Amino acid sequence: MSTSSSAQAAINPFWPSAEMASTSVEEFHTVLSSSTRIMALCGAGLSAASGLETFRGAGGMWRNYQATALATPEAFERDPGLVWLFYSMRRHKALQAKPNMGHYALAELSRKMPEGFITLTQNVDGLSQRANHPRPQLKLLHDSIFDIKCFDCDYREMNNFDDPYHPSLANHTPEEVNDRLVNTVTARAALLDPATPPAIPRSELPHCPSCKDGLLRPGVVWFGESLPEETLEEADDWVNSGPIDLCLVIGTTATVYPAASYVDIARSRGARIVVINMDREELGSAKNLRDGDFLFEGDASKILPEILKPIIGDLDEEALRANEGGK
Ligand code: BJW
Ligand code: ZN
Repeated sequence: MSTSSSAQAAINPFWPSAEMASTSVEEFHTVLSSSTRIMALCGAGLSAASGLETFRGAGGMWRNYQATALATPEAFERDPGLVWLFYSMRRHKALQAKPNMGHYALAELSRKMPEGFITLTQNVDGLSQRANHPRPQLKLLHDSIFDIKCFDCDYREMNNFDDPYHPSLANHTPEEVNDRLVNTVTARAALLDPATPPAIPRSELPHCPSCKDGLLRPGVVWFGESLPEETLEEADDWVNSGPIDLCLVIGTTATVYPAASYVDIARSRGARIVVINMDREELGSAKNLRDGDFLFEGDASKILPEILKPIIGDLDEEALRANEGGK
């Protein structure tokens, strides 16, 4: 057992390269103090401590196949009511949830570094916004679950927090919804079986006020759809406007593209990669950690306030919560 981790990696390509990264908060503080351009890529794990489920990985109730089964335009075309129930449940949970200290820490870092810090988030739950994250420094790669758009035309409505969004989604208990979405072979087969009756008749679902015929849908980015062009441009402008010192990869498996590619892009601009995750096994594009990188294993809501302390100071949780941003 005396073989070093570097030697292990050399002789065994499957040895987690995470072993090469530093786990020292003290060392990180030294690097942080000389960093002037920092980016963060966030995923569902950032909101886990707020009680929201992740998509994959430990503790996630929505497994990979469920993402591909429900977060696609094809699933919506097949059974729009089922997909709406899934998003209706998630809208409800997100509205009930509170931002955690990880969201607040990133928001405070943004205020301390108005030019030098940008957050690219894959999350659609609105919790960073409610933590008063300065909006110009927060890029919503997968848009928002509180936006609504038409499946057929360009109609779009921003920041609709109605819960339920539409009367047709009201008479379903969370248990009924979970029964339909449960992660079982039977549920999957039912979803794919054309004989399965639709969860809610199409005529009862919300229709577009503009084109009248199209169905309204959650304004998030599904698999196979393009990410919001302007958001990508803004993110790319920041990334391309200078070298990057640090790339914080927070609570994401970094497996969904193009979001995951920002880790490689940051690396190519000189960044050290800093992973903050409960689990070191599934790190996607952030898996090839090297000397000089950092790995902080654990809950992002606890780790972020700690590792960012030299810049953000001690956060006053009570005051921050008292000033929670509107929905
Ligand atoms: C904790 C924690 C705690 C837990 N503290 N940590 C290049 C290569 C291969 C494929 C492609 C490619 N380019 C494009 C593709 C196709 C596709 C794709 O990436 N597929 C992959 C599966 C391979 N990408 C797309 O289709 C994208 N569109 C696109 O590229 O358009 C152009 C194009 C079109 C067609 C063809 C080609 C190009 C769109 C992707 C949209 C993804 N949408 C979703 C749903 C959004 C709406 C919704 O919320 O429902 O986005 S899927 C889902 O995955 C969601 C998430 O944002 C995203 C990422 O998940 P995330 O956040 O990483 O969550 P998890 O669960 O995976 O991870 C949680 C992590 O937290 C875990 O690591 C835990 O350990 C950790 N954790 N508790 C810290 N307390
Ligand atoms: Zn329409």
